[in-house]
Amino acid sequence: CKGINGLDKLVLHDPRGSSAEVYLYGAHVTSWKNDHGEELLFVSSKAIFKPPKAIRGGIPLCFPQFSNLGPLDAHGFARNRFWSIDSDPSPFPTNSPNKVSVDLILKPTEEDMKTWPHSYEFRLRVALGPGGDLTLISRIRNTNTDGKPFTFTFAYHTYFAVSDISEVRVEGLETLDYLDNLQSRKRCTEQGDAITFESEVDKIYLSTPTKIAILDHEKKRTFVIRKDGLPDAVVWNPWDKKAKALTDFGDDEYKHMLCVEAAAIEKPITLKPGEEWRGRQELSAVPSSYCSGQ
Ligand code: TA6
Repeated sequence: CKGINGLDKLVLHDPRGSSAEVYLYGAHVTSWKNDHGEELLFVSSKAIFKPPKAIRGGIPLCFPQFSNLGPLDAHGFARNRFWSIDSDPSPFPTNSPNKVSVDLILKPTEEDMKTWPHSYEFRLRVALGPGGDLTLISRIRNTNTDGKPFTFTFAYHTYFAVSDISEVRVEGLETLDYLDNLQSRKRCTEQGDAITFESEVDKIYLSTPTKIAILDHEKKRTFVIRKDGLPDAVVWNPWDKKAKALTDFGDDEYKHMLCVEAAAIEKPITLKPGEEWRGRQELSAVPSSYCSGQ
């Protein structure tokens, strides 16, 4: 159906009440609701649903370049291209037959090849499970016919909705090394405690566990991120000053969002022609009491 500004979007509904929305523009997940109809992702009230600007919030896909770590525009171009519905998603693995899902595909146009001179097929599956969990599986295949490999970095730049950033903590990244974007990507080591927020944070945690949790004390909700093929994790909150500098982001909205992004950044992925990479992110939102002690 039609979304904001007439852009095409697909809506997934699970019979128990959870739902997800995906725009073809960017293959961008803009909504994920639990079976009580509560929105779990943050999308800015100032988000501009107009190409070429990427949508501020939800789950932008960063490909083939995370941030400005290369010659392309920040976060690459997958997030501001028009994707198609994949009519032949067949050998896609699915670990639960009960999931409702949609498959999208991105292939480069001739114009795109001028920006990044490689041929690829990027398939994305967005699946909603019976418990309301949201799984994104990306498959990227090198379809170059000139024998050339290509290299990329990647992130699911997920914006979680939180009640109050000062009341949130992240577990699973303690004691890890990270690159601090606020200190020219200096390599540092996280101290022992769970991560809490009292100022701008922009860190790339390296070689993280496959499970990370975001505990929202006020909402009594825990987001659990499970990932595969994505060794790194970015944690970002722009805080007040950076928020004001972003034209498509409300001045106070930083209080109600946190990006935790399953990513492959430190060791870029290289694919030879015919080779395929797979990166999976599974999100669930559970009452906090379920998770205590885990
Ligand atoms: O993932 C963190 C980050 O790379 C930050 O450095 C910050 O700039 C943010 O993403 C937003 O990027 P965007 O291009 O969407 O404004």
